[in-house]
Amino acid sequence: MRIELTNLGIEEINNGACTGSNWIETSGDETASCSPADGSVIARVKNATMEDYEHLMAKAQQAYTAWRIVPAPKRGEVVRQIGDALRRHKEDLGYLVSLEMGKIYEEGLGEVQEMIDICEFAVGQSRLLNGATMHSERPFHRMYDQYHPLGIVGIITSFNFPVAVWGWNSMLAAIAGDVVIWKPSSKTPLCAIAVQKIISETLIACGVPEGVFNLIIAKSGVLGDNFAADKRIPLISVTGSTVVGKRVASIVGQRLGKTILELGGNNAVIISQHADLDMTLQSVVFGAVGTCGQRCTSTRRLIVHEKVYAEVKERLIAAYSSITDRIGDPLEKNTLIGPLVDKYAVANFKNALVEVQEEGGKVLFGGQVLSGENYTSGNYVVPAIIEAENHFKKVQEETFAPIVYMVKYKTIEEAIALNNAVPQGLSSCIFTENLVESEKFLSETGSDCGIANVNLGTSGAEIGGAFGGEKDTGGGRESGSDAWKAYMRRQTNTINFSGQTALAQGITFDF
Ligand code: UN1
Repeated sequence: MRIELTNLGIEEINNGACTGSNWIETSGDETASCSPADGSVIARVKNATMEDYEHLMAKAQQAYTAWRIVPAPKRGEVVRQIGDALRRHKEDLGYLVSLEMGKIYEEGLGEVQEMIDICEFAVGQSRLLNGATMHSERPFHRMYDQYHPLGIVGIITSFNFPVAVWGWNSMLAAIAGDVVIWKPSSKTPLCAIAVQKIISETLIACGVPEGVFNLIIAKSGVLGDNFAADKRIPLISVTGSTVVGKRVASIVGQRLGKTILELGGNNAVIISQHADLDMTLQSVVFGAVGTCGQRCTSTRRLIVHEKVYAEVKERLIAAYSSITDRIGDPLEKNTLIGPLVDKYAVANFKNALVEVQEEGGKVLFGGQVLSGENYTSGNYVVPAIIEAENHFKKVQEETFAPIVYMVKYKTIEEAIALNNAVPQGLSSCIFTENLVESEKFLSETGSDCGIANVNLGTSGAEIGGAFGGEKDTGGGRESGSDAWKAYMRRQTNTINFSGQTALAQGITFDF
């Protein structure tokens, strides 16, 4: 399929910074964005310079003073209209996501749907920025807490969800009264430019001041550590690898700024002897090979009960064999597995397979890099199934590629221990029809992950829940539930209407 990129306002050469609807004539180096599918140049971007950043920052600071006093439900109305604009451009944007990132079109559409969904969520939330009221220990005193906007929120996003993660963060930030500066992945700048162009009409129509929704595309040499160090940004939200997250967090931590970290996962599926294997296999295959294994929620480990291990292994190999001919152009209707994002991702895939075999891992299926006329970019791989042990160094790491490791277990306690015996703690699940097992998995002695599911896979979370995880995943929560609180500052207020001074804790201090 083909959709004209001019529908999205993408030109051959694009400016790399915008304050809402005004584009800054950026003058940095040009970056070419290439299709992972065939390596061709899609379009180019002129990177922003430090001067461009300062210009944008001044706009953001100014805009904040106006935006924070717009009533929250009115900010929600802007978000509602952004959702409508995204609806109108769902196919165009889904297409560009697929073209620039390499996920299949169906998943590109799903990603835009996540943005639409979070808009709806945020609209409702804009009328629910509620604090609690507390009973004071002193007579005729009233206590409550309230939530105020924070200021400027820096949003660093990753290539694998090049538009949705901005949506989760910026829509909540917007209703909270914050303004955002978005620094997208250098692998997917065009998706960011397209989003900015989609929303700009709405921003103009709603009279949103320039500086509320900012985008900056810059090399990390220009805007890297200094972005994290910038005291004018009270909150930085990072989605990316644990390595990047640790670096940003340590810099932001130095200045006691706030972070929301949504970092790597090493997500396991426990397959019990009491599992419905048909359903399990369906979910496992999507979780492991969907998005070519490039979701932070992708299934990386299968912890399988010894009684069903042989059957799961055989059926999984059969399922993988049946979809090998469906690896290809992500914009072809029949394709289920697109390319990896670039040659570095392919190198990581290959290295992981070599290294895990050196440790004793056994390749049960796949692992090849495809070549030939349909695979000219060199980014296409056959998803791999590896028999391994959980403690192997490679199994302990997140390789952002379609590799799934199989390990065996005997008892549910052992399975849970294996699930938890990795540095990361994002997503996890158990397939079982046994209530006791599922409750154990969800209990305080169960999965230590931010997401724990029963009878559904590790990936594909809905926006209504809080999204994120523990340990090396960073501890942040984005998207639904009460994640909005991270974008606001809480203030506790006590009002004395007793006409007398009364100290807490019964202290007397007469003079
Ligand atoms: C990510 O991979 O960074 O749960 C986000 C999911 C998606 C989001 C993934 N809703 O798989």
